[in-house]
Amino acid sequence: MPAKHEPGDPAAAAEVGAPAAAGATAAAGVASGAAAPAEAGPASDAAARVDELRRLIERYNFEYYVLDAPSVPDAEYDRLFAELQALERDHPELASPESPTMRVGGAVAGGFATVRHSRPMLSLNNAFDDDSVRAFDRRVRELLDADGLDVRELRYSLELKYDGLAISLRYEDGRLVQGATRGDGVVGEDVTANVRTIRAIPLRLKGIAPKVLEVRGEVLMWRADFLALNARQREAGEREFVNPRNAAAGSLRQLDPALTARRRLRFFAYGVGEVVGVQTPDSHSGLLDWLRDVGLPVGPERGCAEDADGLLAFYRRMAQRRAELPYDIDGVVYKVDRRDWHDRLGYVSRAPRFALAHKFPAEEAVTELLDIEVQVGRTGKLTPVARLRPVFVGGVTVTNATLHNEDEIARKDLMIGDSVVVRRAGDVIPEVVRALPRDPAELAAGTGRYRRFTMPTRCPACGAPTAREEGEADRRCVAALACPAQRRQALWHFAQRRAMDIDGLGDKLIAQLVDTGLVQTPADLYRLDASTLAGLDRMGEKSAANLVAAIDRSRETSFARFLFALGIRHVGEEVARILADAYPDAKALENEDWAALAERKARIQKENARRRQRGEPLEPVPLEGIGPEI
Ligand code: 5U1
Repeated sequence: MPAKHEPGDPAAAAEVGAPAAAGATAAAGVASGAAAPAEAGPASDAAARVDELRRLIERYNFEYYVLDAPSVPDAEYDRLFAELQALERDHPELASPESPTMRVGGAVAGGFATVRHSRPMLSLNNAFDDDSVRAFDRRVRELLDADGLDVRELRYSLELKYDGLAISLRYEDGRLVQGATRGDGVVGEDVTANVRTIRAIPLRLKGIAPKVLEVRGEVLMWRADFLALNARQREAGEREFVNPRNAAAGSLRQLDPALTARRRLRFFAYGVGEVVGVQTPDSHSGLLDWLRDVGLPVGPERGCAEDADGLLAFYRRMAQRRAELPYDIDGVVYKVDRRDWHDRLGYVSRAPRFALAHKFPAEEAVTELLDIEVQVGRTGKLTPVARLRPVFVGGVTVTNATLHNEDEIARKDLMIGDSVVVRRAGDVIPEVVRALPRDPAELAAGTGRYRRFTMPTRCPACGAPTAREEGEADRRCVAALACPAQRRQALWHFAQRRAMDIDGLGDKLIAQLVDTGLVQTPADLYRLDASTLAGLDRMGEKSAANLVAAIDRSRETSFARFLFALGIRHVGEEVARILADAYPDAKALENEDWAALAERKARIQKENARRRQRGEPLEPVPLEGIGPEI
């Protein structure tokens, strides 16, 4: 599938202050000549336009997520979305919980409720080799034959096994009323508010409104979105996710749906649970087509086969294509295509005999944990990094892997000198999975082959004390900008293109400026002159003058960039933008009464949760997207 930009985020759009959104709408409307301003015309015009906009946005979501064929540019989608928001704000009587603007609702108080699935969510039997696949095909034929069925009609429907999180969506009278995690297959968690934020999931079925339709499938995060999310987490000094599956699961289980909305989750349907009041197709392949037709995304990589050779050919083809898919898969799934044969074949525990997951071998290898080094990050966070004997895994040579923090090392019971299993998790970040059993003789003899690691109580870069705050997983150097490692990275962060955009201020130069003591804080950059700079290594007069000019140019920047550049913990680009939208300058920000604001925000969020249940329009939440900690 081609990489594309996703149309603007509803949560992000909702974060824009009300007057700005209305302004953007009017301006865009004039520019394209298409949109009537929100305030113009009688109420019936507004109602018609709201209806039209909702249909258009739903159609564009369907084209984008289900057909994978967007017909309008992202900017047009965003313009229509903003216009709909403005109209709904000006005409509260037109509010509807099914509006695409109402995907983000109030936070879930006190955790998720449990949901009993009306039909159990099944699991799949796994196969790891060709013989097991041939045995599966043989067993299916024998059982069908014993049941007096004509095995010559046997066909298999073939799909990918998505590496995400299984969920069940319940539609009643065509409307999405519940989203639940799989849980133990019988009882899951009610994640409806979060599921509603996933734009790939329709709030209403297309063209049908059966009494009940339960759709089963997988929520996943695409690799590109996972990498972008981790970059944002890193920037904000927050914990990174290990792989796209963990990121998807963590995002779906957020107590604040506004956070889920920003995580760009996807969904692929692969089956149904309870169905009342609608005839579904007889074959599984037909069912998938039908699900797509009623508005649900289904995986585009599908196939069919008549025998074990056909199953294995699909497996091999997909194993080759795996790396080029935009999302992670961990195998393929074979299902008997005729659905009336499913029950005839029966179930063993909670796994059906009509289906089989053929898993790809884990991309794992064994190597030696040579050492654990500690890196000091921009915010002082100490990250233990595994130095590994180079090993080829999943197509690359891995020499180091992050161990995240001391708890992770303890949980995995790792010692330097261990033989460890390394995996390229989600094809993205190398991960140390576990240690192999240690040699008892070496352990008993105390040969020094194995060494325990402890996090340093002094910063490896500056010698200042390190501290781990209550409730935090990370240990940090307390010296802030007095620590040269933090200072170097803070300066790099400050100067980078997305922040103050100081051209020519790279790693090496920053290291010189810090090591010579010329620059201690970003403010010192603005006191540098060309003759001082020209005295540094590899610095001619011309480059020194260019750098001074670049530093000078950076004075003209936006407040959002400046805030982001300061590198305040938890203030990444997004938070900086929200703050800069809400406050004209640093003085206004400093003068805010944060305790009072947090209280007001909590009150409005509670009120909005009530309004959402009643289907009423929501009150704008101040600093939406910024939680109490920030
Ligand atoms: N593609 C796909 N994944 N998956 C997972 N199909 C599929 N079917 C499943 C599961 C657990 O269960 C069916 C038997 C409904």
